[in-house]
Amino acid sequence: MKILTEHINTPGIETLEVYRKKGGYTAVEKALKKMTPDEVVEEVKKSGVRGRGGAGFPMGMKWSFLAKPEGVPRYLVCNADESEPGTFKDHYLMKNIPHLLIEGMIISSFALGANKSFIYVRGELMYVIRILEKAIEEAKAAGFLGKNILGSGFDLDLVVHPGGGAYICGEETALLESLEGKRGNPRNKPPFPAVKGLYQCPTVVNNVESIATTSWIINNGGDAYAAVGVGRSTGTKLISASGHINNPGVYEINLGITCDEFLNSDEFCGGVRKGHYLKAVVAGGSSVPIVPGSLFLKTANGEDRLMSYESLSDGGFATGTMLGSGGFIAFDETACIVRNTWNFARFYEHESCGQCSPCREGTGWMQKVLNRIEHGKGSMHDIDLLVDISKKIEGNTICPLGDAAAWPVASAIRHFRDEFEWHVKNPIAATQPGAVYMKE
Ligand code: L3W
Ligand code: SF4
Repeated sequence: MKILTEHINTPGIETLEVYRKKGGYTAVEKALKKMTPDEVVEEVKKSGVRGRGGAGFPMGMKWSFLAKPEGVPRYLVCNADESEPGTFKDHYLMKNIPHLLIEGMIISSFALGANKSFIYVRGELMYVIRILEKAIEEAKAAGFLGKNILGSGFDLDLVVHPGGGAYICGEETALLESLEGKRGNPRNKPPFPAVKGLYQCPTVVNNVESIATTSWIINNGGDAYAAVGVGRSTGTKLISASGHINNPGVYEINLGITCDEFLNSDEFCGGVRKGHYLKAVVAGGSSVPIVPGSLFLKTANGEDRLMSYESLSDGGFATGTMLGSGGFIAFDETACIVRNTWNFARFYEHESCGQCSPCREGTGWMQKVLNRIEHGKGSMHDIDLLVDISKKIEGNTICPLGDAAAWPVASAIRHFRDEFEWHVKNPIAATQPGAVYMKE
């Protein structure tokens, strides 16, 4: 099924004219003229669509948590701060088919009773911000935004806001702080944004891909969406695929296809590059555990693993991986796991906001220890020290960045301990240019 990308390669689809020729904005007309906000919420609930930013929280449930105190404004904020290493699917949607997001914003704002909504776009993507602003102007001129949209009595002002230039601004509460003009420091939860969000008012924060699904759901019905996919992983998912594969790119998959099909079929990744084999996989962006290729393809029981929230995380975070934001990175045998783990650790040290000690101190500490191991100065004790630090970070921080920094380190050691030990025991060999541990 191509729910989001069916028309993405149509020339001119970024314009209102071509987007409408392909059926664009019919879902807005249906929702605003023929449905009540509660009916829209009901369809999204029926669809079972889960948040596509990484956590997979059911979108309809999040919408139904929105507090509705009398006389207090509500907001919808689209999280378009996509910065997760390995993840570039929201960027792909926004730059190619901006009206799909804008149409989804109108439908979702109507459902939630929000009259002012925001798209918070990663600040480095200025050209995407311009594409969105142009599309918003077109939608406004055609009467899809502004006052009394299509005579329905519903008003919507849609604002595009450039992000603050930090990974942490993609964490929903840091994003809200940043949108308020402050430093992007995450807030403690609860209260969740659904109760106290932007300017302390009830707010829904949804990812670009999640919001973009709503047009199709309204046109075709929540049941039709739920019929695609597997179990509680309904619908389709965009996967950004990179690394040592033949066809890197963004793919829309039906949730529930096998990991083998995703990796090896020509429709998607086209297999690992010729003459090499799959060593390891990060299935959902740098924040999720890294696992050996064999564990990505088959479960511990020898069954085919599926591209779904449940199948990818079986066995818990330390052994399984996660679908996360769909940032799939493949590593063949030429990749050094120690160097890659150090690289991710440098990223998290740099991006930690520094509010909580386990994350502020732990990310820097792990980076330093990994640096020593990678550069031939580590000891066996260092390997256990890394596991110990990661355990002390996990679950002890204000926001998920702490876990995101801990999991890749813990999983790399759990699955590739022999490679860490080889670096310690063979400091001269391990530090030669291009040296990689090869299992005998
Ligand atoms: C109301 C309740 N709302 C939960 C809401 C909550 C949030 C959503 C999920 O982290 C993950 C992280 C990254 N009443 C609620 C409630 N909610 N209980 O549901 O919440 P949560 O805490 O499970 O996750 P999160 O804080 O949204 C996101 C992982 O995603 N990740 C990150 C990717 C980053 C990008 C990017 O750069 N754009 O995608 C990748 O795997 O590690 O675990 O809205 O408010 N009782
Ligand atoms: Fe900041 Fe890290 Fe604490 Fe998140 S976990 S609030 S990034 S210090």
